[in-house]
Amino acid sequence: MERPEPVGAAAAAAFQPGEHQHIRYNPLRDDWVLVSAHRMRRPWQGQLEKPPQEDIPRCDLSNPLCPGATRASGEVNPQYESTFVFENDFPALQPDAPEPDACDHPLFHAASARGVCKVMCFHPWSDLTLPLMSLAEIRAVIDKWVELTVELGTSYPWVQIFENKGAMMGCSNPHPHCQVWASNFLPNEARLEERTQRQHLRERGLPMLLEYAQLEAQRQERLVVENADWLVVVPYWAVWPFQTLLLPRRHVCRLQELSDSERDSLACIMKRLLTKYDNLFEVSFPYSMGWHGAPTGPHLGADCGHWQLHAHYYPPLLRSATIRKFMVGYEMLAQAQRDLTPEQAAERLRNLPEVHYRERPREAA
Ligand code: H2U
Ligand code: ZN
Repeated sequence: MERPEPVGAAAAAAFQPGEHQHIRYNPLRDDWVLVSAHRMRRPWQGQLEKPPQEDIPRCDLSNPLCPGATRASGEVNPQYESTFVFENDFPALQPDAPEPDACDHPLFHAASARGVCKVMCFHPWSDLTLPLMSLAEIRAVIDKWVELTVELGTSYPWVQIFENKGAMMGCSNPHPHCQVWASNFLPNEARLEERTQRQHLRERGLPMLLEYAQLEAQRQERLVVENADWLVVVPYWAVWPFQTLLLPRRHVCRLQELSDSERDSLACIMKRLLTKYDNLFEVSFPYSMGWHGAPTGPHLGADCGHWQLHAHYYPPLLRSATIRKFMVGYEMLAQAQRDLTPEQAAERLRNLPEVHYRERPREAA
């Protein structure tokens, strides 16, 4: 890690992270984030988003993810009662793409991209989201994630499970679902985390995110929720205002290593986290989330001691249901910047109730 040189005179006042701007290192991505908490006080006259839609019909045959609906391919979905997986009708990766021509110059370098893209519905009802589902229903989602990781991971080196929740994150259908893209190459984020975690284990003798989880469990200030097997923190280096990292307490390389009881406790912690997210602005909280674990396919036999399974949650909202954070300007040209500190974000999430605002008993009039 190259430490940027401080420029200018040292500040006279004692440093307070909630008051004084500073940069923080992200060891997983080997980059830095600028934290400028005092900027939360600035007025907002920019774009306001449409609040997330709340009145979604439970079953609408014009929604291609519903049981009995006809998809773009002309296929009719079965009357599924739990999870339902189908091949994406508009896949970004296909198994049989031809090899690009050999590169004739390093500045014009292409390589083969093959894979499969699947869509997985979490539940037959369009008006549900994970935090409103029962623990048994969330557990069924986790079991299907494991199954798909095993199935696609037998041949593909990377199986990316991700959920885009809410129109703000590009989710195209109001129905609880995620996508699974398996590829014959390691995508950029995977390559980066492969390198940084390998280096951390070599230098410190412990998997990076195992050491990190142990430290965060002791320090507490960035904890959002925890149970016997899992913890959720707003990472020290978070970029998005309410970004979180879901980590197992023990060393786990891949989803399929989770025991029966760890899958149950995962369902439980996901429900608690996502309920808090929805309660923050009392809307169905948008985010993109995804799982990262040790590479699969040809890597299955290799040592994965440096890898620690984890899920990232990246929500776009900043101050309210209608004010989002934009990653533009300085972020695109220089580096990511955040306003409230990760500690402030964690405290707000930690203090929110764990009963969903839509399931709260109404107060007597
Ligand atoms: P998103 O909401 O994250 O966009 O996921 C929905 C996916 O469902 C999207 O990738 C696919 C889209 O290609 N889809 C089908 O495969 N068939 C359809 O009939 C509609 C949507
Ligand atoms: Zn990751």
